[in-house]
Amino acid sequence: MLNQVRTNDWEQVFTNADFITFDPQLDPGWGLIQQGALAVQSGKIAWLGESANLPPIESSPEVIDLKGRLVSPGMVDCHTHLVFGGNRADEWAQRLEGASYQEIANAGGGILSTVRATRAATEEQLYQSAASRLKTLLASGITTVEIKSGYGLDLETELKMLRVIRSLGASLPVDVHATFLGAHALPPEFAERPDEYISMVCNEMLPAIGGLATAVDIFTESIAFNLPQTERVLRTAVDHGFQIKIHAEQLSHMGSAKLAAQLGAISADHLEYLDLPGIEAMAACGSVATLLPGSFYFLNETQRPPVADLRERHVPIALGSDMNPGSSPVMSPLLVANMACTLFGLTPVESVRGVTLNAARALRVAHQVGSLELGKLADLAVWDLSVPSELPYLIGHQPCTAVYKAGRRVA
Ligand code: DI6
Ligand code: FE
Repeated sequence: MLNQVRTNDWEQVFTNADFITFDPQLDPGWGLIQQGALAVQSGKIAWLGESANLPPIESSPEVIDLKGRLVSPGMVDCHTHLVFGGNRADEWAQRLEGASYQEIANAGGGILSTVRATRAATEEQLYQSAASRLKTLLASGITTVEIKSGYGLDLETELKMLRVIRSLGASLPVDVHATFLGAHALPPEFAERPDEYISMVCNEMLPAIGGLATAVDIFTESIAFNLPQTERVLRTAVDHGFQIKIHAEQLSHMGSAKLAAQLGAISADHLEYLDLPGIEAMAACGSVATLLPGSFYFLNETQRPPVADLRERHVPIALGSDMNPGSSPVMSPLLVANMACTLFGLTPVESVRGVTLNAARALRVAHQVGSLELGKLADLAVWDLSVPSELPYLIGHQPCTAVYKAGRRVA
């Protein structure tokens, strides 16, 4: 690949593997390098190509023989709510007996039941339960994850959640991106007074969370916040220097994706009811479309997101787990990819790009992770599979045999 390669600072060399790179310069699909090798220097990819072209190595790096396995970029989960107290298995049982997600929410259950449990939990309890879930994600190939607050809905508990999210990133070998979701639901103290709650989010919470979150999110929906409230929160967030994103068009069409895109949202997420003006605004403003097939599946939804129109207008499609106790208790990127194929009609390559490169784009970290290219972090997932399309194909199998973060083995 390069003519003049300095090999004497290489720390690791991975050999004897097929690499899914998603390098668009190789091809517009998987960017597959067969019988390849990858060298790491200072945690970053210093060389990547066919083993036959590997230059003579002057130093003695650690050589890792991957025995013919498949390697993908470390996976990225760009939308999770994995810090929470309690669980909602009972509510799921109620739904199976006929109650809808909205009915349960309107009766004070749903998100608000997790709010009660999260307020009651200690910081340590929240940390322990979330760390266990995050380790599951790590073992399934994830090396970068976004985690939202939003089950506190008061300043004290939102800060508690954000500190837990920070501790997870500091203690586990995963890049953690924290998002503030104070406008997730209307807390009971503010019943019938949503505008007052939004004022508190804007005037008291947003100024207090600097340093603990990089992005601000809002749930714009009939059971949550309306368009003017959304505009207030997102504009205030931008004024405070946060990236913005949105839960948009999940259960009904609100025009929220268009609004968020015009305000500069890095992504709009869910999007089952997205319309053409929304897609055009997202295309024009560079917002990523993050689809969440886990919640579509678990809520038994029927309205599919407009994948063909997103494709046609070149809006990048990312996939997230939406891991949360109510609508998506899903902790597997491969299952998310599989559901995106079977439920939404993504192709296998689109689905795996959705949980790697495009998820990195949704977090605005694609210059560092999400594909295997020179200069990016050597975040790798190793799979006991023979061809790339097997990744989203096998259901319930755990083919991830090793995970490397910046060249170091972490799972
Ligand atoms: N949409 C979702 O899918 C999650 N939050 C949101 O705004 C659901 C959160 C929950 O039900 O606990
Ligand atoms: Fe969500």
